[in-house]
Amino acid sequence: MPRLAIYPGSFDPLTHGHLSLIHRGLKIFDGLVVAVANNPDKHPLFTFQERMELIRAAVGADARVEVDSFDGLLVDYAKKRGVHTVLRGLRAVSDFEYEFQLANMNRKLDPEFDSVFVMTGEDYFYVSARLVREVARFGGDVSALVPPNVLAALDRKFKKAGG
Ligand code: COD
Repeated sequence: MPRLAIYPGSFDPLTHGHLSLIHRGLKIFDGLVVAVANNPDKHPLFTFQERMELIRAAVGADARVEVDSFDGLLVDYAKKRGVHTVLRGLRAVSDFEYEFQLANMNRKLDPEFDSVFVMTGEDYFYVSARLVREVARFGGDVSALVPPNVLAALDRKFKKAGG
């Protein structure tokens, strides 16, 4: 039986931090389902379709990685997929509290559900999608933080917005 995990997130947009986690997750699991949360209440910069496309293009042809989206509860999506393990990243102590709550709430909702945490690579511990959006919005250079296709998409998004 291949060992699969879901790697859920907002990915708004995909960063090198996310990519590093995907590569490291593939050393632990045989395959990953990168699951983009479709939560319109959060008013994301990129639509969930755009975020999925950016991930697909950045990961390239790798049969071990499937890109999907979900709405509603993560545990319900996990049950539907028959995969009860999620991969999450920890950057700093500040991530821990949120991840701790998330993991425990999810396990309360589904006792079979479990979370595996991978520490971020030292090059990316300060990278977050939120900061990337903010720096890019004001014209800062994020080329070292995101793959080239995401950089191009950010450029298009902010030029179109007149920013
Ligand atoms: N290095 C390492 N890991 C990183 C880095 C980095 N530089 N950047 C991000 N990560 C990790 C994050 O720690 C996280 O584990 C993952 O990558 C995704 O990050 P984000 O920011 O793209 O996604 P989040 O954290 O906003 O995703 C939250 C979910 C969408 C998974 C969560 O809100 C959810 O499950 N929503 C569905 C509704 C639900 O079930 N709610 C109840 C939860 S109890």
